[in-house]
Amino acid sequence: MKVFFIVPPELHFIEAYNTKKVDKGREFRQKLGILAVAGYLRDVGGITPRIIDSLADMLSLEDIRKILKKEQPDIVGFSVLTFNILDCLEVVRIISEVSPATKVCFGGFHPTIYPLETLSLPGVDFIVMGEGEITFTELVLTLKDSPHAKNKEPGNLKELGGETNKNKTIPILDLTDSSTEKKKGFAAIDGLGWKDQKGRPILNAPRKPVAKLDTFPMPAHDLIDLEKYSLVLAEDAKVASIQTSRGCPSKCTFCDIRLTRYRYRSAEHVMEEIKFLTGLGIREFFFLDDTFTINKKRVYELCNLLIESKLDIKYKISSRVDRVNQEMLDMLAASGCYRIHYGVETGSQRLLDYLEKGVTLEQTINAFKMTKKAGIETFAYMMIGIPTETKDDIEQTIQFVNKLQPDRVNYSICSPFPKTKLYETALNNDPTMEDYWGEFAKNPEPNFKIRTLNEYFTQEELRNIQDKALKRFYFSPRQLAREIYHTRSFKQLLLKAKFGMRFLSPRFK
Ligand code: B12
Ligand code: SF4
Repeated sequence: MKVFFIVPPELHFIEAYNTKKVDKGREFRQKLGILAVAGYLRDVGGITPRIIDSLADMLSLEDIRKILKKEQPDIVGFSVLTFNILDCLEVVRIISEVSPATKVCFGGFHPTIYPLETLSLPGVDFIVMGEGEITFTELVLTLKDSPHAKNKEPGNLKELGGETNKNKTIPILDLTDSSTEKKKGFAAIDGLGWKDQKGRPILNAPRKPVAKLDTFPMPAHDLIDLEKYSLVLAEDAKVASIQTSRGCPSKCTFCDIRLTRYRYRSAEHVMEEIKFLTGLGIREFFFLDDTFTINKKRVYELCNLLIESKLDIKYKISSRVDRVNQEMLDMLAASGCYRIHYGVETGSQRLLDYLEKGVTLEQTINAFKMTKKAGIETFAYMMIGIPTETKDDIEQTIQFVNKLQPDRVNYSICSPFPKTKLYETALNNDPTMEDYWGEFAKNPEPNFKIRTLNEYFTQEELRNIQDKALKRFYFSPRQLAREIYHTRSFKQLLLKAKFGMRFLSPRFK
């Protein structure tokens, strides 16, 4: 079986909460969702996929066309966000032209929230809802066993228990589970959406999220060239992303992770991955967890292991201001944590409550003080244009940032995301409001523009305020001096300069 994962070239850019100036083509991050699914497919399914990352490899659609025409893969998987679906569909069109027998599978956030709409799009054969490791592997193995499979030999079979799979507790593929006994083929795969012989879309039962994340093998970091990935705000040239937990018990109304079951990997399991990556020359890590510090005991265990290991790595995390204390912050600093990203959101307590953030301004001030005391940099994520937010509220937010004095800040525009409580509430409260995200999911088209739901400012006005606030922060003498002082390499200097020039240029449409 020839299994490909493709990250499409970035052609359509849906400007979301970040300004396009800051975001477009800014940096190349590994797609950890793909690496996680690829790792499981290889270590449990015995099939080594190929990952083609058009961004890191600087490939155009024409390059992709040539590769697909030559390689004729059996199946291509895409990691689809609402924000990159148009780019994914460009590649799907090419597949149908030059490799029509290739099956297409969409996994990731977008098909999870809009399964039927995504499966109904032309050229999409399968969708995977939720965690993709087991579902996608079952799908590939089912395709391999089907009478029409072109190539039944696995790409590179590694036996269970072999070199890359020392963990004997890996969840076994579920095809013979008694609950699915009577179902066969695609119908037996929980979490899968597929089409029957008449092309009708069918959504199977959802797959339960795996409770023990330690049972998953490591993401396939070694299937990509880590040298090709860059991050503007990283300290080191080579950075890898790691996820140590999934889900978040908090209930911020603007977020689609809210109230999802929190599961975490043990400190030992995370250490294994860090050791593996340091073996590949990585010294800096981005922990992608939504709130890294939810389980305090585990944080202490991991910090201790890192300190004992003397690996001398650097890493950054994201957390909530109510989930840290001085002792923990000191431990984090001692083990290599150099920056914490906090979702501060706003300088107005009224709006914090409106967003159901569950924290006070006082807690934020304390958390910033404690973090600085521990010697860790702070990154404040702010939001403007929240429904009901007035000019005075925005001013309060900017003043609050002045008071906090974070090392970095991002002002994003509050643009309710699909299926969030913020969006659904707006829809329910206003019978005249069109479900524009739902329409986009059914018919993704390039002219789509996200919307803001603030009654006092237009989106253009908010974008201008956003630009000005960012410029004011990053071009202040204090910040410029800081940036120069903290630049570690020529590559980083170039990235920062390119990034900085964008702020100075007028908004491009
Ligand atoms: C790291 C990250 C980024 C990185 C990398 C993005 C990427 N494409 O991987 C960067 C910084 C570039 C980024 C940018 C943006 N991001 Co972002 N990002 C994240 C974050 C924090 C972690 C994602 C991750 O790697 N998780 C770890 C992996 C293991 O989990 P996973 O990706 O969910 O993958 C699992 C399943 O989804 C599935 N799966 C994933 N891919 C595939 C593929 C196949 C074939 C299969 C079968 C299964 C499968 O299986 C995986 C393993 O179980 C998430 C929040 C979150 N908690 O998920 C937001 C998130 C994905 N981002 C989001 C958003 C909105 C954005 C931006 C629009 C923000 C902006 N700039 O305004 C941009 C869009 C960029 C773009 N055009 O693609 C939203 C997406 C909402 C949506 N409806 O699409 C999320 C969910 C955050 C949120 N709560 O709002 N992001
Ligand atoms: S914004 Fe952060 S803290 Fe709030 S629900 Fe989402 S992931 Fe959790």
